[in-house]
Amino acid sequence: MNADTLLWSLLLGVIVVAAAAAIIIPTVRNSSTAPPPGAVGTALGAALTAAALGIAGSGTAPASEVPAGSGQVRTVDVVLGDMTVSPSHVTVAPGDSLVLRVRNEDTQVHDLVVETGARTPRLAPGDSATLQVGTVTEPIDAWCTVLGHSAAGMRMRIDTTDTADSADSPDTPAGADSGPLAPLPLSAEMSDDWQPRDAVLPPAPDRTEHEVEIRVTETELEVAPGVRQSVWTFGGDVPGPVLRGKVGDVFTVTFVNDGTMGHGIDFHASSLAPDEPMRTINPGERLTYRFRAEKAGAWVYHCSTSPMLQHIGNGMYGAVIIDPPDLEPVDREYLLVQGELYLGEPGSADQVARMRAGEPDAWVFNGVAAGYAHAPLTAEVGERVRIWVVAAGPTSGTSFHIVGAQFDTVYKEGAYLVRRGDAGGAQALDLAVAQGGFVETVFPEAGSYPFVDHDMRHAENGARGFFTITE
Ligand SMILES: [Cu+2]
Repeated sequence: MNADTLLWSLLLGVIVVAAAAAIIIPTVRNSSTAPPPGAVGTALGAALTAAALGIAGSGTAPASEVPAGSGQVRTVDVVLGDMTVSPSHVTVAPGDSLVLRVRNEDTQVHDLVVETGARTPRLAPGDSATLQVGTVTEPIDAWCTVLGHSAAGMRMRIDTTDTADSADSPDTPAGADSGPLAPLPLSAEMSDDWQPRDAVLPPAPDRTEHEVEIRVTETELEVAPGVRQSVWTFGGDVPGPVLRGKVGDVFTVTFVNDGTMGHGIDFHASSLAPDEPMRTINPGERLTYRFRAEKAGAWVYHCSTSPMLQHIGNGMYGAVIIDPPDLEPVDREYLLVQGELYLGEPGSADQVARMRAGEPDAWVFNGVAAGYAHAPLTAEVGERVRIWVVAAGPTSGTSFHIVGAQFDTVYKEGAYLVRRGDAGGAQALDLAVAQGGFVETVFPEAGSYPFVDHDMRHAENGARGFFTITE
């Protein structure tokens, strides 16, 4: 179809380079023989979870001066934390033998591997292991091999005293200088076996107790025309399953990890202490997450496991719709969850570098770039249509707009900004990351109405679709 051509003619815009988010990664350098306690490298993402706080390194090491080339054994305590290896930088005299006493003080599994091949086993929270690095004659890198952790900052640099001053930063992941990929072929056809995600939002079930099972799977999906991508999912799709109910309803979610790494879940629709229900569970484990929906709104849920930038950026998000008590009936309801697409191997340094820079390869509604340009949503002239929108990020919100339509009702983050009958109308629903709401409109005549995130960087790179309106 020629829908894209129409959109492009309607949307005059310039290609704008996405803004880069500055991330300051403190680098600890130490040329003495004893790294200081708590020499923490990066703690990216730690601020998002209370469970991640307070994990400072407690490493200690012999403080004796060791002459170069003495062949002495040097022992250093190393703490694995929330995307940190502490100390992140160790310096030894050339010819010394290094032993690392590694302890995992985080809430998820980690390990430490040295490029010479020596490695700890996978360490459960609280576990320790002794790593015999052997004689160090030249700089060596070490890192956690759990997917994505190295790129998120779990790296250590072992220098010798004669190289320490000229060594590169140990916290710069390989490939971090890679720029954005070429634009995706969004006007090409989706594969023959592609099925669009049904954007129709069914009404809340007529009950007050909801039992839901959500299983984590790591799978592969078509995320743009002819483009398949490995994704981490709630329930095998991006976004995850939609939950809908009314204020006061109780949701009992059985959360099962069928993946290959730790995952967790965080329902913004819940109001509770996160410690237990939002904890990371390992592959094969399950937990029960029970909450009462105290407030109406369009709520995000997402993976609660660090680094969340990667878990959300690789597809682990979804929506919970809790109807306002006075929600009026409409003819059709749709739900669009906006997210971002980062191509490449999940957790790779290249992919993570683009996540950190806020430079997605595309923006998506319900998991697919320009998906509803290939499978438009539908309504009839004169029908009242309600579109729920949730901005899942992980780095950008949305300015939801329908070309040719005006909103006579806007509900954002628990409050009506505009209601039908008002003299005023609205042109866009602006949502920051992790906000939600809905708009309502009555399409005035038959036609093809593009809907977009009116940030043209996002619209031109996938955050777009169509309403096909018929008599
Ligand atoms: Cu996860």
